[in-house]
Amino acid sequence: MMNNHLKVKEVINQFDFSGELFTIEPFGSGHINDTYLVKFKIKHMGIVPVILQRMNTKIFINPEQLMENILNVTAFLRKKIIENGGDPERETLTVILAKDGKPYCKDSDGDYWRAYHFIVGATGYDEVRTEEDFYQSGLAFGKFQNLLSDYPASTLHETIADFHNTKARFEVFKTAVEEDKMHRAKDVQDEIQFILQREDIANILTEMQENGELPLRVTHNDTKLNNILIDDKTHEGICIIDLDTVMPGLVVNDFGDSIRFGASTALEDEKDLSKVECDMHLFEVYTKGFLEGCQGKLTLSEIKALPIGAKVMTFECGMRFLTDYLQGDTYFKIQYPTHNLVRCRTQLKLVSDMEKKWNQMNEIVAKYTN
Ligand code: ADP
Ligand code: GN1
Ligand code: MG
Repeated sequence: MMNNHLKVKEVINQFDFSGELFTIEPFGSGHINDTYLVKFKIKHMGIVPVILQRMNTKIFINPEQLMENILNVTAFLRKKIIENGGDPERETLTVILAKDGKPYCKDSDGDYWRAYHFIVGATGYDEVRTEEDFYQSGLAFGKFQNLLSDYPASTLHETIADFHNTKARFEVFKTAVEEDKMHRAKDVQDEIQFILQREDIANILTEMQENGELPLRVTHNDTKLNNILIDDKTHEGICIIDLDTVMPGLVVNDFGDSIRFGASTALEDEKDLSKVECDMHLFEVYTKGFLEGCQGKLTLSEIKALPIGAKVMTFECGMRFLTDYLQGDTYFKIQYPTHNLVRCRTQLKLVSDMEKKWNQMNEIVAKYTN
């Protein structure tokens, strides 16, 4: 940790923070980047908080293109937020440029860092506290979709190739099982077989996209609950963050990723699987909020495919956690050796629960098709 603090101190000199460094603390529970809340004491202004992130360049191999996406997307959103009478300082991310004018800087190890205004008075949650929060997050992710519906998609860089190509991820999974680098496959046969028996889930959305049933749109692609900040006072979902994966994608995936995380009755890494279920009331609450936020922009095929999005995203996420476990935990950050396996199990439990509740999920969505 000390070493990390030294790095943060090295990096902040590359930004124009004219104040006295007050505190540095690791922040949030993201699985990808290293995030710090850094506070400065600035004369007449008091304590000014800033988010500083070491970007994960093993995963985002072109950080310069990624930051170009974020500058462009946030500039586009800022304009729309102002037009709609909102507050762009709180409703989207604001990148702080480095002294040399670039939206990132490099440290002496060659790692890339970026800084954002810290959004005060709002919180990203790892679990749904109240159904109202979940409704508000659905509304906000729907609005986000809506705001970006006329964004020029062809100008976006693909920051991770095949990010939600579940079919391609299934192949990667099979290879990880065959290679079995860490000799872990023998102990996780139930999970492996569960996934292998469901190749149809891995293929379905790719097929629906290819045959024109589902259009590509500009989507967020990582819509879990802790990637939206909820206002501490009004409880509105005020700011969508973690814009690293904004790329052309399927809207049903954005819906589905929120469901797998937020409609679960337990944390993503709950060890007691008897606590893990997909809550149908929360599923409905989110569906309502999301569709209201999208304001009629979705096609009937997209709306009807929302339950498929939920099942596919949950399946994909479980498969990704298990792939990482088999490959030696090189992708997602872990806190203990079996963390990815534990995460995989909650996702697979949710998939089997969704299979049981499949008719109910479709009936709920059908209520919102007209
Ligand atoms: P990761 O890709 O690792 O998930 P995120 O960009 O989501 O990284 O950031 C991690 C966490 O840091 C978020 O879940 C959120 O709690 C917090 N965070 C990130 N950016 C901001 C910001 N501008 N203001 C307040 N909190 C933020
Ligand atoms: C990662 O970055 P974070 O923690 O918000 C991952 C998502 C997974 C999620 C699982 C770039 O999200 O795709 O669904 O973990 N992000 C990336 O919790 O791979
Ligand atoms: Mg995140």
